[in-house]
Amino acid sequence: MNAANPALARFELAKTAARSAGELALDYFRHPERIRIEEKVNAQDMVSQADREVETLIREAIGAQFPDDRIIGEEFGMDDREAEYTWVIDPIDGTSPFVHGIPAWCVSIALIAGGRYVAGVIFAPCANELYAAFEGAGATLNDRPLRLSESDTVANGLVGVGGSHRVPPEELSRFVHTLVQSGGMFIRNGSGALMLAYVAAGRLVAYYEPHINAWDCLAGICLIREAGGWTNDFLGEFDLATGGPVITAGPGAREQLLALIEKSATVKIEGPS
Ligand code: LIP
Repeated sequence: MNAANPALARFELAKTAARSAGELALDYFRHPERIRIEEKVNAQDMVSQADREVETLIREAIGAQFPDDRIIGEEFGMDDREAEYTWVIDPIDGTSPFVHGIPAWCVSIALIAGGRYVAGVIFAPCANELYAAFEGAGATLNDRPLRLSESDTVANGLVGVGGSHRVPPEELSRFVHTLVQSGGMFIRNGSGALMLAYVAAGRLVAYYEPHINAWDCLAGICLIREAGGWTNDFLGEFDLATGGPVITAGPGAREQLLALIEKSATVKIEGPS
């Protein structure tokens, strides 16, 4: 373990834990008959024993090496201890695509400390893609450096949009309407974390979700910032337990994305008369 740099040691663990967790989740994904699905808030908000077992695996890996760290996970909540480092875990982000057999899901692990995004790791097992970022050291995809370009804009790229029962449908519709009316185009795959990783990799020019949870977005925010993109300061603006909007973009799309979000708040959508 890198005793000289405790944050770096945690970053290394995040990568190995994400891979181990991803292999367990992938085994369930390949054997859907083993998955027992339960509803959370409604039939669109699901959880399975796969989510819980994967989060347990990650928590045990962290506890074995860093027993005094604080952990927040989607399935088992947050402990209230005081600690220098906090881990924020989504064991299977994209649970809906996961249970429907769609390979748009990932393991998301973030490390935060004192309002800083120290590390972000997102592993997409179906594509065998490991996105990793460490504060001040850049971001990588399967160890290849990621660097975003000014030339990717809303006009020539895709904007990821997240939506859920937590957001009024008209708010989502107004943004999508405004985006498409401006000449842009949207995509939603059901995994906010994976789409945030795609922004860091330059596959999406931006990602916006009017309400997202901390465990869905903090790893992706770290990745995007380290890849040269822009994000709102989710940690500075929202409580870890309640969440809020996530707004992220590459350097060529930031201004237009912010303008579209502002415009969409006032747009009136006229249906066919
Ligand atoms: C999902 C998020 C996504 C959001 C979905 C859901 P989960 O997380 O990644 O951005 O739109 O409603 O919350 O529940 O699959 O871990």
